[in-house]
Amino acid sequence: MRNMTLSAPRRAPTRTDRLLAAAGGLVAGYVSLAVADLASFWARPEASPVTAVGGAVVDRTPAAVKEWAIRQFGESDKAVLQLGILLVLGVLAAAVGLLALRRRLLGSAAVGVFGLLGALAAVTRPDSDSALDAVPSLAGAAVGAALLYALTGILTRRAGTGPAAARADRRTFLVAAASAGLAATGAAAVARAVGSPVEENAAASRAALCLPRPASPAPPVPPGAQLRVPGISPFVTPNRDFYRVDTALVVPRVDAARWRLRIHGSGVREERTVTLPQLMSRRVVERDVTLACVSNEVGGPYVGNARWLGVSLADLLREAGVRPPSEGGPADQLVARSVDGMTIGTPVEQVMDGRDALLAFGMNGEPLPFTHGFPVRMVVPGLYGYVSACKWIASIELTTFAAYDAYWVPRGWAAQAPVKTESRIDTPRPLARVAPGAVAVAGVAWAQHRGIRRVEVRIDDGPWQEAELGAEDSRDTWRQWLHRWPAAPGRHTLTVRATDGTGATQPEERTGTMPNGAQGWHSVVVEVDDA
Ligand SMILES: Nc1nc2c(c(=O)[nH]1)N[C@H]1C(S)=C(S)[C@@H](COP(=O)(O)O)O[C@H]1N2
Ligand SMILES: [Mo]
Repeated sequence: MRNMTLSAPRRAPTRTDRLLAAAGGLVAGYVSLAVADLASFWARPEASPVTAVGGAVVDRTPAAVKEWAIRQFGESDKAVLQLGILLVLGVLAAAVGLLALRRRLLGSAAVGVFGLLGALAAVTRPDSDSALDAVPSLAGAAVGAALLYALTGILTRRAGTGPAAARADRRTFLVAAASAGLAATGAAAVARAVGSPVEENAAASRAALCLPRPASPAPPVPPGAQLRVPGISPFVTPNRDFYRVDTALVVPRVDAARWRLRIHGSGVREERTVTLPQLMSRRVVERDVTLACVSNEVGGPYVGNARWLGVSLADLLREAGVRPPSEGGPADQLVARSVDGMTIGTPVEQVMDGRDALLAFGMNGEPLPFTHGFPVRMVVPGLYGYVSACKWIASIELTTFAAYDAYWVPRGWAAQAPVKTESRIDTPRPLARVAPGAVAVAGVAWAQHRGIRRVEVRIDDGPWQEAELGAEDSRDTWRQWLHRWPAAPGRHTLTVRATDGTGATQPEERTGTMPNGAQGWHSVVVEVDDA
């Protein structure tokens, strides 16, 4: 009201104005993110605001919600999270646009606040080691705030000069908003086409990597390990089909030439740092090991078997002066830290008890894929991945379980978690319709480091019948099994259970994945057609 005497009267915003203002907010938000993305793309993709905020959300998500998300969305959980963040940001951006229509400066200030939050998330990520990680968010917010200010200026500058002027302003607004949006999209497209120097160095270092020959090769997989049954999980899981479970919203792309592994902590005679060539010049061993995730439900997909190439972790530790607790060593926990800040705690005793605990750089004949930990990861037979299989490993610290909780422990998961004996029916699929007569019921069973001694199958409430076992490759790998079932018409429940190398049989009772792995018999219901 006070202004009216000083300047021409301002029209009250119409519905169209509000719609345009909200659209202006969306465009400003979009351009902010595009600018931030561009800025991070050159330096560190992990510092982009959506990734940083997403990471902060992941770390703060209660375990029960995370479990639910993994169950609902499986391996697309990350895409769903990012989509969720974008949706929330979209709503906020539209609201900020509306705010700017009434108070231009306040609207821009709100964009600035989001920028600050993004910057804060970026510099407080565990993998951030530089305040420069704030730059992408701040740069994006600065551009977005200025753009919002300019756009709403066009909408609000007219003052009672009639509908023709209002129409002209709206046209100018639309042209300006569309140009800004297109320019940002174009710049992003050009950047992607040119490629990120960070990613290119990493990709080049992987392409140039020549895997050494193992001094201790894995024995050939016995021919009988792979049963000829359509629908069974192949004995060796190809890399492209290997499950992936991690918290990384952006797959870390480490340049192998710059990679270092630091070994330090209690009981280490003198701290050591090794490079990849140093690691590869050690005695190279090759082993088949089945990896399993603690989040795998009974019958679930998060298990795979690969041929790993690497070096003995125990040997490296011994050289550094480390002794296991049973020999009086002070450290009972080895904490592996990854380049993205994950921490994974593994019992020193198991790593050094003679099993093939590896620092691996090869997977099924090629350098580790980026998604599986390039350039180096840990693999320890018999322990779930979250307590053993650190990908993109950067350091190893010797400490104690009493002194330090690794990432998943405060989130409700057990500090120590040997793999439980499990078996899974791969074929027939749940609710499959099959013809009566001979039906191959088959799948895999695993009890890493104890081995699988027996698998039994039960049809409905009938007696347990011993299944045919595929040849054992090693006790660290899963085993295929097959039961030839003379299927009679009707609906039937097939159930499987395994007995491990110690003679222990899988218990019937189902337990959930939390806190140390699901257990129970896997069942599948199938429909057998009438003859
Ligand atoms: N850096 C890092 N390493 C990690 C994880 C992770 O989130 N970050 N997840 C662990 C978990 S829970 C599992 S089950 C295995 C999975 O390895 P994969 O993705 O190669 O199958 O990696 C482990 N190593
Ligand atoms: Mo896992």
